[in-house]
Amino acid sequence: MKGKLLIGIAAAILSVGTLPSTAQVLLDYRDEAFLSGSPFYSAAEQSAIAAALQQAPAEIAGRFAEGFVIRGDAVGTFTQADAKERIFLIQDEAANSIEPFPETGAPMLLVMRGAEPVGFELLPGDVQYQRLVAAADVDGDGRDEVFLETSFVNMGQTIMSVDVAAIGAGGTAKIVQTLNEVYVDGCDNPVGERLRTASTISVEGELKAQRFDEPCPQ
Ligand SMILES: [Ca+2]
Repeated sequence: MKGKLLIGIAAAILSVGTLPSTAQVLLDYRDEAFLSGSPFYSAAEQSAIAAALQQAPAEIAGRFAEGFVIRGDAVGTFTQADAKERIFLIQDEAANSIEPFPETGAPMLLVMRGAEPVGFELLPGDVQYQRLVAAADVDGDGRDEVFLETSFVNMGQTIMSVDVAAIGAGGTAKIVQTLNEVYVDGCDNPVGERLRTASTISVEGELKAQRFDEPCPQ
């Protein structure tokens, strides 16, 4: 009896000790496949999004009638509690790492419930995002925040950061937090130190980024 109890306790300690560190990592910038991934949408999916965009307020519908790109999506709950929704990052064009500060319009988050668009949330217009990489409820209010990645290239260094956007009640999205330098690749640095760091991002009661040193290619 006592022996069984001890085994039970040992198993419980083991599961507590091993689960959280791996299970709650939301994003892992050490993962090459994740890092180099680019969102892809079929012609049918693009047509469905084009139709949804035409239901937006006139100014937004008119702007995206000229053309748009879909830069990632996530499923979750965004506009109201318990809603099953899918959110898409829509921009005039894909981000350009060399010229990250665009002359084009603000990025937009499109919220869909099935085939019905229920939210057109404009983001601050001073940046273009590389892609939408995840959604998770960071503050525990029952609605998911959206993780948006930026990527800048400067002096041979690539620097990626993640903005966390929350959907506001008034139909706008705002950036509530920025995780700076989740990935830094200075391996091609012409001057100074060659280095590469990559972070994992986890949500454990609070948003946390943990940075790791990664080797440069020889
Ligand atoms: Ca939330």
